[in-house]
Amino acid sequence: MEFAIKDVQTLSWAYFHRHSRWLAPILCGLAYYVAAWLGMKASIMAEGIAIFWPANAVMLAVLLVTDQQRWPVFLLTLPFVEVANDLSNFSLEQSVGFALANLIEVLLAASLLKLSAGLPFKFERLRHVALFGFCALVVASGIAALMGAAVYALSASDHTAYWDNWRIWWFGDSLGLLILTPVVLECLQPPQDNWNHMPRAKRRIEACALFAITAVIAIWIFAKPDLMSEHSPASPMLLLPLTIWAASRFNILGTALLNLLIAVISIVNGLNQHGPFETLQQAEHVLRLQEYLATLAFSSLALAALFQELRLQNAQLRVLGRAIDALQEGILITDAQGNQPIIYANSGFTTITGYPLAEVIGQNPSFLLDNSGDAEDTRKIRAAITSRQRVRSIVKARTKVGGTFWNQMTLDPVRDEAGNVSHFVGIHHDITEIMAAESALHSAHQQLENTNRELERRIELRTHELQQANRKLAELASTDPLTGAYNRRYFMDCAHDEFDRAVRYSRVLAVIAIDIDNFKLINDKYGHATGDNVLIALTKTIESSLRPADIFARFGGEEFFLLLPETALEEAGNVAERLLVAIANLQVPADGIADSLAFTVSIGVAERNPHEASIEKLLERADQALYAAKHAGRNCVRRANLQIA
Ligand code: GH3
Ligand code: MG
Ligand code: MG
Repeated sequence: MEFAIKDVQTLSWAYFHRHSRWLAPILCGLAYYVAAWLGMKASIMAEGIAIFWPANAVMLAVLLVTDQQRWPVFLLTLPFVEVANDLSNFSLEQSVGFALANLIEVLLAASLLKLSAGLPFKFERLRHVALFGFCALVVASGIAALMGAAVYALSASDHTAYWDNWRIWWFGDSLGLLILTPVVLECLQPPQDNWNHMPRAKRRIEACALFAITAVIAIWIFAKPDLMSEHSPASPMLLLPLTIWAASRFNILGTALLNLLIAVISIVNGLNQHGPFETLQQAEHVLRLQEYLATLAFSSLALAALFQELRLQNAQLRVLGRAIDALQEGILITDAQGNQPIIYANSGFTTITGYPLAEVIGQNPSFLLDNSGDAEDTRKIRAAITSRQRVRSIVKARTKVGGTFWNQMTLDPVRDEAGNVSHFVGIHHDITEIMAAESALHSAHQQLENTNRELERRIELRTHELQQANRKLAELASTDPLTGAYNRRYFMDCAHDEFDRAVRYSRVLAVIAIDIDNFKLINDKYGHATGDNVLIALTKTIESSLRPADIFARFGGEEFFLLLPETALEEAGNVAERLLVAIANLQVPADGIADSLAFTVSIGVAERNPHEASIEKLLERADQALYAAKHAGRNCVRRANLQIA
């Protein structure tokens, strides 16, 4: 037998909801009518109250899979169908009263279940079975029974039977709800095949066997055929293992169908006063049968829900277990009590450490720590375990083959429902390669920094050398190598600037031209080197008497010029006189003579004339004055006439 019947699924409630607004309520009303008719057949009490009332179960199951806004459409069918069914046995007032009581029962049960468990309602949780028991079987049926019994009381002469009637109604209705609601509800909902733990063919055979055995035993117990002896061991409790079988091997629908089978067999036989309770009074008989069926059905339903929950949890655990095993990281779970032994290690852990689960189970994980690691880290982990705190650390750990690896580990305490730490979950990550890569990167970085520093040092050195060379070049370009005085080019650059400035601001400017007297004779007589010494001595003497703004230069040979900014002819003439005397007093050592050599110069002085066009003209006039000094017998100063342009 296949409980997850595909044909039922295609005729499912969702199908009717989608395709017909009215077909579903009409079908529901018809089903209610059939169930009510069967309920009437199951009425054996003199008062006509059913010992098993299946009609409400049909309506309740429909409501539990229907959107609440659509409830009125379905509930509307109930009074009409109920009255139509009841009129054959009861008056119109009674029929309307019963219809009202059933309406209230179904509405109350559905509303309470919607509030407590939500819609669509499923029996797959133990909590839901318990809620169903309380809301539908106890509260809703109990309250409806008050009304139902009242209707009897009003129409019957014997008022003392009110509470008896209430109990019979209550038991009959709740038994109907308990046995039939799960069957109808499971048929209306798409089946969840997560209990499919064995092959379908085997499941069918097992289900057929279970139902056949149950039917045979139930008939044996409840029908008591004549072939059985009076002292047979037939007891209703024999059916208990069969319902446990159903609950443990099949889903809610399988269990509910088995309960229905037992209920049908026992009630049909009960109606004929057969069965284990046959010796009792009719009322007592009915009560015992109801109690028996309710206990059997509720316990097996609860058990089926529990198994279903366990199957779901197992399936989830299997998935989680697979996920944990698929991780590259090592997962180690330890018990928080005692020596904190390892209770689980995933395959990631085995891959990292080389230790299979069997070898580490029961051990304290500290054997993994390598003593050459940082003792501070080890202390940190121990302290966190003692204080039940989360800890994250990088430690050096050992592998089975004696190697080591860098273990980035996180240790998390797991708390139980009471908030106490029951376990520790350790996540171990081998970061040896990352550490090596980091270290290589670090040393490469260090090397790069060193190279950069070396390069910078070399560039600095080179720049310094270049600057020095540039300075030297500039110096060479502007000075005379022998005497160190400025050369003609440098003098002319400065002289142009000074001349322009003097013109612009109408400032005075003077130049002095100096030429060594009979220098050729000195060279000839004492040699070229002595001549050079004379040139150097002259330069030193003149440079030592200059002002900062004055510029002195060797123009070539033994000719020199002196530029005197902010200086008039008069003062320049005085400077020239002083230089003449100072030079005449110079003594230069010379080869071939005991005493030092003395020499003289002739000097020409000129001041910038306001009409003068260029520095060259001024220098020319100074040169003419020098020429005049030579003519005047040398060793003297001659001033150029300021008026002559
Ligand atoms: P005067 O009094 O008319 O100026 O006669 P002088 O001999 O000084 O003039 P002259 O122009 O005839 O001679 C200049 C000499 O200077 C000729 C040359 O050999 C010498 N002389 C030029 N440059 C240097 C030098 O760098 N070193 C030395 N030792 N002699 C030089
Ligand atoms: Mg000369
Ligand atoms: Mg000369």
